[in-house]
Amino acid sequence: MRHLFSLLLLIAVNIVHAQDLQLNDLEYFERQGVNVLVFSNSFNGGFNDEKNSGIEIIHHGVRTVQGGAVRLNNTPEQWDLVPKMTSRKVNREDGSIEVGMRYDDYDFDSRVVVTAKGKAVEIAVWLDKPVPEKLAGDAGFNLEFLPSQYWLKTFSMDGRLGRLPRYATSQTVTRPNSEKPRQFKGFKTYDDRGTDRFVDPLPIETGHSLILASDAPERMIRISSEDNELRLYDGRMLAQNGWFVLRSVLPKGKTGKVITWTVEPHAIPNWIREPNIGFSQVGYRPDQPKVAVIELDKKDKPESNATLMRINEDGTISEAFRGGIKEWGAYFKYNYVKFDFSSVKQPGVYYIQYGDTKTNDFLIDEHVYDKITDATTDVWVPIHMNHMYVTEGYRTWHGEPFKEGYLQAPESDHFDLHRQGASTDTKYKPLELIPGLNVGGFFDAGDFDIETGSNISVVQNFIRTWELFKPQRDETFVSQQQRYVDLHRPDGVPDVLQFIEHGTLNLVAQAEQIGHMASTLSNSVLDNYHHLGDAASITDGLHYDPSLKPYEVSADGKSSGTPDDMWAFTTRNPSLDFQAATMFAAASRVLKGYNDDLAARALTQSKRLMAEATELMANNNRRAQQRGRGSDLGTNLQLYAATREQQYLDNFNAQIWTALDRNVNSTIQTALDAIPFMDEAYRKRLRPYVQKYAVYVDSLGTQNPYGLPIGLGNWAGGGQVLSFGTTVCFAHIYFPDIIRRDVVFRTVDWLYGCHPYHNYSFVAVVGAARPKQVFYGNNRADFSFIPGNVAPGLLFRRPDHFENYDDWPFLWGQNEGTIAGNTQYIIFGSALKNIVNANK
Ligand SMILES: [Ca+2]
Ligand SMILES: [Ca+2]
Ligand SMILES: [Ca+2]
Repeated sequence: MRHLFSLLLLIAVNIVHAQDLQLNDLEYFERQGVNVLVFSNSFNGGFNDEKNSGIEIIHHGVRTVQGGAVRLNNTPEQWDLVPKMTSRKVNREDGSIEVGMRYDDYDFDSRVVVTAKGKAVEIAVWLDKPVPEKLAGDAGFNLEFLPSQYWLKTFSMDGRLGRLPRYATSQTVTRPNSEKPRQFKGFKTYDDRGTDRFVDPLPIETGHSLILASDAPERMIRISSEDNELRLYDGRMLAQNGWFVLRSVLPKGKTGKVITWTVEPHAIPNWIREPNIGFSQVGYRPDQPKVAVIELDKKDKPESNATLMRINEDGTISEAFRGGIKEWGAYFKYNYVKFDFSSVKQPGVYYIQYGDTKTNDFLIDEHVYDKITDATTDVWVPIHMNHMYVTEGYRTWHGEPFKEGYLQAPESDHFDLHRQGASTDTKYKPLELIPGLNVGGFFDAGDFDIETGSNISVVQNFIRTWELFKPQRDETFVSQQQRYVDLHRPDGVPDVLQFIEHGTLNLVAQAEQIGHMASTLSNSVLDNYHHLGDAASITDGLHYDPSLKPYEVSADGKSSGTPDDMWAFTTRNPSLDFQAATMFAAASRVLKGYNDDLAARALTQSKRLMAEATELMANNNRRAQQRGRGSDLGTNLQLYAATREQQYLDNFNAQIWTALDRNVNSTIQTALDAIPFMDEAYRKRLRPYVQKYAVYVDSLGTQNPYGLPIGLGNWAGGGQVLSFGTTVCFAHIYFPDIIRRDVVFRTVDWLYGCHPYHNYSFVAVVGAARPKQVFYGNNRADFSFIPGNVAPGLLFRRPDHFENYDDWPFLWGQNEGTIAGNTQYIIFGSALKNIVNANK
C-alpha cells in the first residue's frame, strides 16, 4: 500500500512537472502558453532602448513583457542609458540563467539570476558592490508591460483594485536636473523651459503583491516580492511609446541578493494557438497560383482538408472548392501547412474555412492589383514633401516646416547616427546660416530629417518608374511658388514628374550652396527630434540668435534665442557626391522640357561633382577606392543612360561579368537594368546567369514555407522581400521562360497577408480587405497610419519568434515606412501591374 502511494505521488509530481516552466534547448523557460526569455535579445545600443530586450515574456503567442533589467529611471525612455550585457550563463542543473549587466558611465555592475520555480520564475538581482552614490534611489529592477495588451484590464495591488488606463493621466513631480541620470551621450530628451528641472512620474500603485489582468486569462500575471516594494508606473507620462513599468529600487549600501521577485504568468490549460491562415488580403487574379500558408501551433494537429467558400451575389454561401492540406514542416516556432486553391478561377467573393477557423473575405478578380500603388503615390509620398504646406480635403497634414532654414552643424555626434567632423568642409562657420536649403526634399520616414542618401534613392526610384512605365497619373496639386500641396486635386502635370522635381530641388540646393552633398539635414536637439505632430511646429520658424536669451524673441520678430534650428551635416563624402552626380544626370534628362532651369542646374552640378568626386576618391586611400568601386557598376550604367557616353558603357562591360561570376544574386538586378541599352548578344550571355538565379529562387521554397528571402535582422526584412520581388519581376519580363510568371506572386502574397504572425496586409493599401491598422508614421501617437505606407513587417526576436504588432505602432523595426522603401514599392507595384496586364 505504501509502495502504491509513493508511486501515485511520483506520478503526481511528474504531472505537476509537466506543467512547470522548463529551461528548453533554445535557452528560454517554457510551458504551454508561456515563454520567459532572459536576454535572448540584449540591449544592443543601435537606437538604445528599442523596447525589445532584457527579460521578455511571450504570453500565449504575444510578446507582452520586455525590458526586464537593472535600469536607472522609473520609466526609461529611448535615449536613457541601457545596460551592456557583460555575461550570460545558462545553468541547466538548477534551471537558471544568469546575466551580468554594466553601466560604463557609472562604473556600475549588477547581475540578474532567473530561476524556474514551478509555474513561476524567481528573478533575483545581485550586487557585488553597493549601488554607486549617484544612482542610489534611482537604479532599480524594472519590468515593462505592453500598454495595448494591458490597458482597460484590471489590477490588484495588495488587494486594492484598479484598472490600467487607456491613456496616461497619472501624476508627476519635477526634480533638479542635477539628479537626473545621464542620458545617451549627454543628450536631453526634454525641454525644461529654463526651469532646470526634469519631470519624474509618480507610481500609480505600490505594494508587495500585484495581480495584473485577472479578467483576461491570456494576460493574467502575478508578481510578488516579500522584501522589496513593487511600484507600478505609466511610462506614457514621459513618452507616448512608454510601457507600463513595474520596478523595485535597489536598496542603498547593500550587497548580495538585494531584490527577489516571483513572477508567475498564467497559462490557459492546454492552450493551443489559433491557426493563422496566411492569404492575400488584396485577393487573387483568376490566372495566378492561390496558395494559403497556414501557421500552426506545434501541438496542433493539422486538418486533412480545407474549403474555399463562395459568397454569392444574393448573399448566400456555397462551397466552391474542397482540397487537401499539404504539410510543409517546421519553421522556427511553428508548423506550416498549405492549402492550394489555384483551380478556382471564377471571379467572386470568397473566404477560407480551415477547421473552426475562417478568414475574412477576399476577391478573385482580374483587377485586384490595379490600385495597389495609388495610395502610396497619391497620399503617402505627397504627405512626406518637406518645405511645403500639405493639405487633403478638410485636413492639413502639416504646415510649411523649417522656414528659418538650416545652420552649419558644429563638430558633433548625433542621435540619428550622423556625425559632423572637426572641419565643416564648407565656407561656413559652425552655426552660421547656410542659405537656400529649405526647399524641396522628402521627410526620411517617421522622422522629419532629410537623409541625403535616401533622397537620392527616392529621385532615382521615381526616374526609374517614369522611364519604364511613364505613369501619367495626376492626383496631386503642387505649387513650388506657393509652397502648397493639395491631395486629390489634379493640376495637369503627372505627379511623378513633380516628385522628381521636388527631390531634385533640395539636392541641387545642397550641391550649390554647400559645394557638395550634406550627409543629412537634421535636428540639432534631441528634444525636437522625437517630435510627433505637425512638422511645421518642430522649430519656431525664427532664426536662432545666441545673443538673445532662450525663448526670447527679437524686437523685429525675426529671430529667437531658442536653439531649435535644424543643422546641415556637411562632412564631405565623395562617394555620396558621386551618387548624387549620377542621379543629377538622369534627373536633368527627365526634367528637360518640364523645368528647364532645374534641368540645367542639375546637369551643371552633375558634371562638377563627378569631376571633383573622381579626383577626391583617387586621392583617398585604397580602401576608400575599393568602397567606391563597389557602386561603379550601377553608377556607370546610370551614367550611360543619362549621357550615352561610350566610356561608361565600356566601364560597365568591363565589370559586369566578373561581378556576376562573384555573386549572381546581388548583381542580377543591375545586369537586368542594362538590357534596354544592350544588344542581343548581351542578353544571350546573361542567360546562364539568370538560370543560376532561378536555381536560387527555387531553393527558397525549401528554406521557408513562403519561398522568399526572410530577414532575421534587427530591422524587419520587408526591404529584402521587395527587392527580391522587383528583381523577379524584371527577370520574368526579360526571361519569361526561365523565371516563371508564378514566382512574381510570392512577394505580393507575402506583402498583403500571407506571412507569419497574422494575416494582415503590410501595406496601408487601397484594395486590401484587412490592412494593418497601425504604422510607425509621424501620426503614430494617434494609433493610426498614413495610407500607402509599407511596413518592414516581420521582426525576428531571437531565438524563434516572428512578430508584427498591429495594436502598438511604436516599434520602428516592424512598422516604420521609409521614403526609399516606399518608393521602391512603387517600382515593384508598377512592374507587377505591367506583367499582369501584359496578358490582356
Ligand atoms: Ca532619419
Ligand atoms: Ca500633379
Ligand atoms: Ca528657430
